[in-house]
Amino acid sequence: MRGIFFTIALWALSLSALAESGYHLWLRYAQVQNAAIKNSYRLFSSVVMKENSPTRTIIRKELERAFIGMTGYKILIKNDLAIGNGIVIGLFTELNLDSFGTPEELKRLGNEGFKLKSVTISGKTQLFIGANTDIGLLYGVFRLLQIMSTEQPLAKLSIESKPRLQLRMLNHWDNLNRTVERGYAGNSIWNWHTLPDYVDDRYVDYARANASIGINAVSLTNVNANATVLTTAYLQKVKAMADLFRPYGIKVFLTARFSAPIEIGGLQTADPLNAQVKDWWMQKAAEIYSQIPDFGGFLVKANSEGQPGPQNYGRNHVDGANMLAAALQPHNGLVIWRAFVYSNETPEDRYKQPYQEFVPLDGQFASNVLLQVKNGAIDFQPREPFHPLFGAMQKTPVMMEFQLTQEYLGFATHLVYLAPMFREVLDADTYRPHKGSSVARVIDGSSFDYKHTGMAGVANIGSDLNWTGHPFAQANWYALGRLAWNPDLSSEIIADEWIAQTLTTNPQAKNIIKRIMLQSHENAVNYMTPLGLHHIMGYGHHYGPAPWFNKASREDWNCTYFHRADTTGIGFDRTKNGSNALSQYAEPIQQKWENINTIDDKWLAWFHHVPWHFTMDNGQTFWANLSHKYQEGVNGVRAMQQLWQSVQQHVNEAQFKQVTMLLHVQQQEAVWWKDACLAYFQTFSKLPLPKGVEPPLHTLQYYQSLSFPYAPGNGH
Ligand code: GCW
Repeated sequence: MRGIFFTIALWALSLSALAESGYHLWLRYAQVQNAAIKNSYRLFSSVVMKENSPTRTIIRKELERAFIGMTGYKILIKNDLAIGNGIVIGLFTELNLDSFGTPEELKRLGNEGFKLKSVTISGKTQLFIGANTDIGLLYGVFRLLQIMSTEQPLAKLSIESKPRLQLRMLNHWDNLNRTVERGYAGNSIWNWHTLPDYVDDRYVDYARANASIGINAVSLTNVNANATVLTTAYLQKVKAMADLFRPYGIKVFLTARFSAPIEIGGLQTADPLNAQVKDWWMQKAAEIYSQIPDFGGFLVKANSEGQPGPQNYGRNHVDGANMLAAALQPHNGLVIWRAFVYSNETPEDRYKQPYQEFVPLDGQFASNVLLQVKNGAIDFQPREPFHPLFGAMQKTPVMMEFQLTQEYLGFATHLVYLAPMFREVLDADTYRPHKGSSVARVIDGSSFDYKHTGMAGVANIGSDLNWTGHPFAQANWYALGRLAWNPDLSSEIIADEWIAQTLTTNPQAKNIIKRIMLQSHENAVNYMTPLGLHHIMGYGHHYGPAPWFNKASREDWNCTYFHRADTTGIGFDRTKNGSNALSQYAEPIQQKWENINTIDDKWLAWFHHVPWHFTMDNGQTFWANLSHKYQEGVNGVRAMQQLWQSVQQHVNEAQFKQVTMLLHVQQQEAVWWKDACLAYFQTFSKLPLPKGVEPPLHTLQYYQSLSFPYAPGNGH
């Protein structure tokens, strides 16, 4: 007896340890705190649903788990409610509820939309969840659970929702040996060695998390691709995952290494116009679809940073993409071709190269090709102007690539909530084809009537117990899903939802945590790369500041290439007098940014070589402003530390402690950034630090001597 008790106690202990670890993400289903609300949920613990598909089994299990967690009540699945209270779940055709809408209206909700509607008749409330498909129902149920975990009443719900973007995607940069390129949260969660026969339970929790925020596509492997994943043995492993993900509405994509026909096909060439090469891809696609009938398609990085591609054979991106598109087309597969291309053999500003390569090809891509464009033209910098390709490709669907993993934003050590940064890009007006054409309008297809639409996030997920390393990094995964569903959602709303589901529903604590999150990105930009500085981080691993670095084999990998500091000033002149990258933007952006007096401060050093003595709006010099910005960044982190201390009693102990320690490291690293950058830039400006800016703790030589051979995320 004691033995059993002991075992149960241990089990309970380990369960709560898991709960405290952050493993359950925003699906924590913590007890509802508001007693009246909790009591009202009791009315809804009877559920009517025919369980006739794997997706519906998932729905039942999720409801059971959530109700027990949030209310303590076990739900009862019934055949019909007669006149009682409860939840009724079914396809519109099953529910046959007139008040849901006309058949045309319901049809417009598509394959993934849903409706939630509470109806009260003779004092009994029934909550209907309807959709055109089971996946729509799953999304509807997850929305219900999100509403419940934010402790809102259910009696008067009337919600209708459908995703604005078709592909809502995670791109994993996971290697087959389980390292993760730019991964800071442990190893890859994909255990290729034990697949296909051993299917880790963690894949289920991964799928639940994704489905709960509407993510419906995942690319499993690094874009710096390994052809091995396309071999028959590995395709069996991919199939096991695809089978598991299918009832959650998630399609699997793979990265296709362009030279695969040589590496695993035994051919002499991978020339996209060669008949044998074409045939090899045709056969490969047929093989994949025989195993995975709903396979999503290929994500391709070609002719970029040493990856093979059509240009190795004197062909262009269209030749390469369309050859793969032809192989996938009979199976309804897609090619997602990345626009992150640049070459150092081309003596051209790296900023300009993607636009130069792709705009002339607009209109030539096959109808199942999408172009995946990073939010900015250089590379996921802490803050970057929107990529000029958004709005410039009118005939080729362009999808967004954001980076969730914080390669340039403090790895998984810094608290940086990315939704405000994503919003800044999505809200940017491209002025193409006319004023009011934001990046969001371009990618949701409304500007140019794209046939395919999408948003991808480079995943920040790894084998760490809490998935993302920093507990707050989970919010970035969450934000990606929510913004891909609705690219107009505000950062505040997304933060509210995430905090309530993940950390606490206490109103004061929620507000404080939201303040921390909303200021975190601006803080990071300030202590790393204020006023338009970019790419001044450590070489290769990108950890910490190294603005002095100038030893790379390629000019465009040197920090000095990007900031160009000299005795006159700092910044990359991309105006007409310089590289003229600005010419790639529409008017009036060009004009506004061309003029050093009218460009927004945040973009200054992106486009101008700004004199140290340049007088800014506040009457102070650029140097003084730069110095103050660095200090503001540091002060901002200190403020976040204080705010965090004030929520201690409202968040769980383990996570409170983790975040406290991480903020401490972040504070130190923010000081390091400020000190190293100002000490270095001061050797050019030759100006004193203004009052209020703390002097560097060490000499410049000290910062330059630091080396980090084992900084994470850099191995292959
Ligand atoms: O940001 C850079 C990274 C590379 C990455 C590349 C890309 C996958 O430093 O690690 O390679 O971008 O997006 O292709």
